[in-house]
Amino acid sequence: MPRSHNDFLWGASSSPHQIEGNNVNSDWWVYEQQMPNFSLSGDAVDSYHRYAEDMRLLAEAGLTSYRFGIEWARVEPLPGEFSIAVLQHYRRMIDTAHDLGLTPVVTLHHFSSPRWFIEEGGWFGETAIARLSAYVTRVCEILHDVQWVATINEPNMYAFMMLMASGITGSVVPEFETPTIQPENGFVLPRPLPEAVEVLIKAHHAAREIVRQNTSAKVGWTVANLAMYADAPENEARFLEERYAREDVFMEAARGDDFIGVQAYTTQAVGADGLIPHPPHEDNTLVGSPYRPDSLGIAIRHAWEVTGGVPILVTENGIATADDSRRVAYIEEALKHLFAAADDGIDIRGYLHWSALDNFEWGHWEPTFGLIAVDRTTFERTPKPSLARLGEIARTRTTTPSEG
Ligand code: IFM
Repeated sequence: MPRSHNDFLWGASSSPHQIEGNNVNSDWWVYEQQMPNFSLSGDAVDSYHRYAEDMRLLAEAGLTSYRFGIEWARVEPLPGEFSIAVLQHYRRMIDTAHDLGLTPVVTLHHFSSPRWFIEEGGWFGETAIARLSAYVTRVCEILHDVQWVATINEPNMYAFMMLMASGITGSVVPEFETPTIQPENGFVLPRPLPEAVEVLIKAHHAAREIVRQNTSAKVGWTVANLAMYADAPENEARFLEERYAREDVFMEAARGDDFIGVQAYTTQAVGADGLIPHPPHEDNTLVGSPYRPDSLGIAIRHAWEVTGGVPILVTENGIATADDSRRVAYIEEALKHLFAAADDGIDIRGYLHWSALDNFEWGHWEPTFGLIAVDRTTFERTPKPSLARLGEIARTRTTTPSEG
């Protein structure tokens, strides 16, 4: 039961491109400028310079862990040219986390890649695995005392971004069908291409091996869990097919991992023709998804089953809302489902909320997921009541509010 585990991680998550700012050598810096209706990341929330303040706010609130990523495009801005200064920067982040009593959970790849990597052919190019391996090998030099390393974030979502990237840069990509995109009714992501699934699994296993050889960290990857369900009994087979192609295949690839990162926000109905776009509803979040904190319990149980009992670290769970009282309610409800799963014997090692800060939501600034608000002209940080509440839960290990 996590409430009795002193080393259960209570934390918040982030990713480099979404918070650091001026990630000019990354592919995303290019896409933002080319995608219609996308906002720019620009300075983001300047966490590249203000990470110590961000971590201090989390620690002062009572959290014990911080998940952050290392940005490949900064570490290797040109092929084979590694920046020692940037590696030292990330090493200082690890030291700062330790000094503040925060266990760092380090992600090696969170959606953004060096621009040159994509131009060279990207994930469908011949050098993909060798390039990733060279980067991971260099990063391991600074990970000697890190206990938790995630290789690739949400490969099942990233598989779609890979297609977007190839379209924009004109690099070679296999033909793909998008039978489940229904723009007239809303938007659902296409199924990952088999070629994308294959290369991402290969990349994860290669990175896992390098991390194991060079560090003593637990290593895994973080998979988006959609908590899918059939909208009617006759659509059960279609639901199972979609769930396999969109998430189970990635979870099966985690069977030899030290942990699996579970990331859950909402649920997803599947009908006879595939995923059903979320209908508008007054309770929907700022990204148009239903308010479903129970998705966390569904996700944990499903990941546990498919991986055959790989320990679980909740690496993301949260809600895009401008009303922080909804975030508090969401966290409390989601954690009740986490505690119930733990009470049933599932090995859960921590809960990291998405996100530490309001940040760049991949082309958009409006969906605010943060426990901390940021003024994007002064970069002043303002912790929200939800941060204090999560800190209180971390200290008391219960969602029952303390008296007084
Ligand atoms: O912001 C993203 C994050 O980068 C990956 N998981 C989902 C989050 C919210 O959409």
